[in-house]
Amino acid sequence: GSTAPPAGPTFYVTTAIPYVNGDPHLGHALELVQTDVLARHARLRGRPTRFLTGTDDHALKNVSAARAADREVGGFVAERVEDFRALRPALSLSTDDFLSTSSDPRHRPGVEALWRRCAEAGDFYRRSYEGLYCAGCEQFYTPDELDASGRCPEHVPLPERVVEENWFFRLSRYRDRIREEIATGRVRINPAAKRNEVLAFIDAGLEDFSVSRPAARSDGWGVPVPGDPSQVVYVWWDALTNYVTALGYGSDQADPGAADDYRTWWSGGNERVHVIGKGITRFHAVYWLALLLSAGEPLPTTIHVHDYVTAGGAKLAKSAGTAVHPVGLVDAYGTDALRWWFAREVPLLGDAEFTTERLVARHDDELAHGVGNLVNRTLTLVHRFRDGVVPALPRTRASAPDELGSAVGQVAPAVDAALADADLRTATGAVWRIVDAANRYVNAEKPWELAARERAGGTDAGGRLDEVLARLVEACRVVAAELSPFVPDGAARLREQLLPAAAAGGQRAGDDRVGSPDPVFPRLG
Ligand code: MET
Repeated sequence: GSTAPPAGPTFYVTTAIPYVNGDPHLGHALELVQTDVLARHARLRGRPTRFLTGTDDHALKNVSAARAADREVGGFVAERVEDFRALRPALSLSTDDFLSTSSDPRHRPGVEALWRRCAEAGDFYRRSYEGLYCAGCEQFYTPDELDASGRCPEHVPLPERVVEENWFFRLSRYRDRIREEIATGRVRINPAAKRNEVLAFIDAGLEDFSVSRPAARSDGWGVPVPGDPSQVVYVWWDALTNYVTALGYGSDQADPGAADDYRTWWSGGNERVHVIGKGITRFHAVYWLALLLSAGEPLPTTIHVHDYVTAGGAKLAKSAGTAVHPVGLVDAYGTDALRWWFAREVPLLGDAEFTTERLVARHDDELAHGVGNLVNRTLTLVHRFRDGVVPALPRTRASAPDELGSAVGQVAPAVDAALADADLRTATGAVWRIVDAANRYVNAEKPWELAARERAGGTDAGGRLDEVLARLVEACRVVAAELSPFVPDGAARLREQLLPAAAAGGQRAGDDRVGSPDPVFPRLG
């Protein structure tokens, strides 16, 4: 038998897993959409891709929320997990996998296996500890990390003084290796400003940190520490491991086939990419690397860090009650409009203020007007002058590419480069250049005048019209393909109009027809 050639480096991409104590908000949606764009783009380029998301169920704040609702925690959490799972259809996500840390059978054996590996490395010790614990962050803070009023950078409620005996992890052991991995870029933290913040944090010194909690504090909710059931594994330790437990890490004994995914996606020269918000950089760029180093496992290759979406100037998780539930916005404005706002208005660095006015304006100016008009004009011209049949594109072009030619020719490498940095704005800007250039091209070439000259028997006018129409259709098809990671629903409808035979699953050579124009992005405003 023949062996299939290696399919090239695989691309594994994950979001952070949200706590389920609150409702999904626009910040979660931003991260899911950004990650979905990276996954869809990698698939478009033919790379084997796997996209994971899920929920962080074992947090103490989930326990507190259940207590406040007078509910049993397991049932409460299971119900809340469904609100996050529901984001997949609402946002048109192409997730391959969803892992809930409390209910997914893959998770606990993996947490336990990693714990044992770190224990074997001699990296745990018991110690009593007194510190200021922020329930919102699920972490201890030192006094100098808090502001003048004693608050953490993320939450309004004051951290609580906690005295307890815990298992500690020897983070200090890994400081130099973590620094080296990040400074050399073997673990790439993007953007560079975030990498520099991490390096500064490492240089200030890394202290061992506590990785378990007394089980009594959570009514036993959590993964018991292997060999010490009086403690549960610290929720951050538990949560970070989701990236590998979802690949079957540690499931070998129960299910020998399960670890194959782990070897496929978390190994060697393959890409292992995390997308996270700025507030949890340290957990990913320091603690997660240390855990993996201790266990002797490969590290992630890239960590993309995004800033926050704000509404009324406040971080969304803090602005309780603002009408920014992603499903509500999708119901009102559609998935494409919301995804397009994320792609176009959220900068790589700096918070983005969400308003429905900006969402509508972006959608209407760029999708309804820019892309919609271009495709509509192009299809109308092909129907009017060529009965819907696309003329063949001339094979050779002697002269240097014009504006449209270079916009089309450069789009794929430009999008690839921008998305390597998770820069959705620059990537969509490259697609936008085609739309702009093509609209100018129609205005300059005036196909309706070429058609009139053709009818009047003018030499060359017919050939010229063929070329103009062929190039416009090609430009529209490239736009539809390159937009598909960003606005997959609209891009699929564009494809049905621009390539109806291929969209229906088969195209015969020499028969290149387009469908009828029909507004793909109806105006919202
Ligand atoms: N639950 C955490 C948060 O929402 C993220 C965990 S990612 C492993 O901040």
